[in-house]
Amino acid sequence: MRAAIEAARRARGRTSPNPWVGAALVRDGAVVAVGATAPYGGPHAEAAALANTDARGATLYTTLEPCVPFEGKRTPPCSEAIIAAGVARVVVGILDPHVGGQGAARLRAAGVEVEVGDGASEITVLLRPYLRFRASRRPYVIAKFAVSLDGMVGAPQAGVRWLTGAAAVERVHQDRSWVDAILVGSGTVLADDPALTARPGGTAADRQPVRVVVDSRGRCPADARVFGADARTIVATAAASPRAWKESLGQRGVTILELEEDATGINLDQLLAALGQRGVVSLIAEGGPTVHAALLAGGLVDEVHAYIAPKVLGQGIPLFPAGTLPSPVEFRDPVVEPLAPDVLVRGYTGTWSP
Ligand code: AOF
Ligand code: ZN
Repeated sequence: MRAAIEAARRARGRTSPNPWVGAALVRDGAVVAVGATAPYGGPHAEAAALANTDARGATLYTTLEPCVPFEGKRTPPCSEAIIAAGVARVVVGILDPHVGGQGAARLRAAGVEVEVGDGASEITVLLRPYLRFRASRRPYVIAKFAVSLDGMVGAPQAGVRWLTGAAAVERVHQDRSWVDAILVGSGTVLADDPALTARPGGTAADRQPVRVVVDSRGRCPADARVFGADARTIVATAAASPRAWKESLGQRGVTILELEEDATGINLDQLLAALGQRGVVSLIAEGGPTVHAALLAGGLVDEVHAYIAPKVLGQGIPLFPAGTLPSPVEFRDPVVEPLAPDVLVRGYTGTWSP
């Protein structure tokens, strides 16, 4: 199962809207083949592990329950492939909510021994975004921000625009390189003109997450870097924003989504539903304060990544000015990662749990 989990981890970010699954075929106590889910429309993990290998009498470890036929399916069902290959035993990590135990039942009915639950807690953490997406058709949302010890996101007047060091920046690029989307508000584009691409190790990743800019009034200039050709971009705006602005973004290849407005700007719940429909399973919201407050207040955040820099600014832009959050948010299962000189505190909000 360890080999299967590692294979699944390597496929993370490349399979949406499908889950990232790993499988390992074991004979006489040795791993003889490993497979992982291919990008959407391609073979599943089990099929990849079984290809070109004699699997008769062997044990197949798979992180997720093997699939069964359903309408609109793109690949042959794995449960049938496992039966046809003569696999004697299947060890499943967790059940697939989309399959609902039918895969395990189909295998058992064909005389295959099935065990469920090996590595379940680790696999549940790894597949959390997929499980969230399956349960709600919404992306799993990670709210990421960097703050000083006095809770400021920056102090432009004092020349402090950037808080964290190289290790924290690299950690962010690692996360960007597996999520399906990065979300920011127009304030962040205006203040920082970020490219919002995934550059782990300093080089652009071959697969880039889609960039999503929330700009209800059409404030971002059409020549902003986020609208460049390095990755796809979606702008969420109101029907009333200037037509000429929308046209000039359209000419740069930007997709425009016209959504309803609410008290804080674009209705983010509606935006997440629209992104879920486009197969966005996971998303990092990178700010700024307006977006974070609206997402948290709306109960739309699943996980928080707080990067804390060892600095006191004594002035500047507060992350959450008094009154922006209706109630306190406490992290569940918090984990502290030292990223010297900074610290990452991450945890779940408890809005949803698998
Ligand atoms: C598996 N192994 O590696 C994955 C599974 O349209 P299809 O044929 O690609 O099927 C998609 C569904 O298969 C998807 O919704 C999910 O329930 C399951 N994903 N199943 O046995 C895999 N990725
Ligand atoms: Zn399958």
